[in-house]
Amino acid sequence: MFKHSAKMLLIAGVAGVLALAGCSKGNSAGADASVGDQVKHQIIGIDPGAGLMKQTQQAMKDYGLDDWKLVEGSDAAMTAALDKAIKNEEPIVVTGWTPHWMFAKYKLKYLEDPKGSYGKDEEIHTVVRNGLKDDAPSAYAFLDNFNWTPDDMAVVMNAVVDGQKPEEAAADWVKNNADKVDAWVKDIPQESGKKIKLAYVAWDSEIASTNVVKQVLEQRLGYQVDMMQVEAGPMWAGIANGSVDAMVAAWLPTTHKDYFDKYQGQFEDLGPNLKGTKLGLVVPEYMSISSIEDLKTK
Ligand code: PBE
Repeated sequence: MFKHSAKMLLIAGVAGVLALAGCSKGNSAGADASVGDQVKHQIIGIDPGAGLMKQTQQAMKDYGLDDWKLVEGSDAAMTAALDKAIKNEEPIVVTGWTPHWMFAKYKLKYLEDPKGSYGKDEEIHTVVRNGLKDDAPSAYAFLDNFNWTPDDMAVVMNAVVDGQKPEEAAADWVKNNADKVDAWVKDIPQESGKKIKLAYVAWDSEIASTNVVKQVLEQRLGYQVDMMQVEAGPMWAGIANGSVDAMVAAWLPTTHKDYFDKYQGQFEDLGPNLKGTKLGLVVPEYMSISSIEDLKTK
């Protein structure tokens, strides 16, 4: 009976692909090809240091996707590939996460992950170097208070993808959310030009959060902020060796577990600054598959 309904689904899926193929260009693999053949057995990934890449390699093992390839790139390269595929109504499988503007801009869905390769809900944490509390107590106090919601972050991310400079989008958010910002800096003394270094990776979510933190440190607390764009490994290493003061880009407990464990004791975890994240494999809604398992079987 399960087999029967699976077959019906398959037929419905093939019919869907056939219907799509009628109006789409360049589906060279053919409408009756497997999902794997249609996307050349490629999952479009991001920067190799991202925890998401490691989790995807794990998922490929868990689901037996032996003949699939995880393509390295960046957040920007992945979203460019996604944009192109969607414009041509072609199939594509990408590594994705929430919060990300791509879910507002395109009709997308996460593939179900019944084996739990991508872990459960986690949080984005603020992590600072040891000693920051003594060296820059006002920045430390604000960083400890900093927390916002996926909706807050979306405002900044969406403005940036619509063409605003990250720094300006963050400044606008700070101006328009004075209540929240006031609460973060309440009773914290101002500095005058004290220097502080923030590290971040060029993930759209972290470009948004790091720019907001920079704006608050500069406008409200009198700091002079140096924002350093690096890969995930050097970001954690920089905090651990003290060459970087802080970051708001630690995805825990799962995604950055390796970094967290490697540098245990060499940093201070100030806890979550955003809750409600998700990671996984993402496809356009018009694709008929619904689970990572379908990548092997359909
Ligand atoms: N991400 C976005 C990161 C954390 C933030 C999910 C791409 C990662 O995989 O490490």
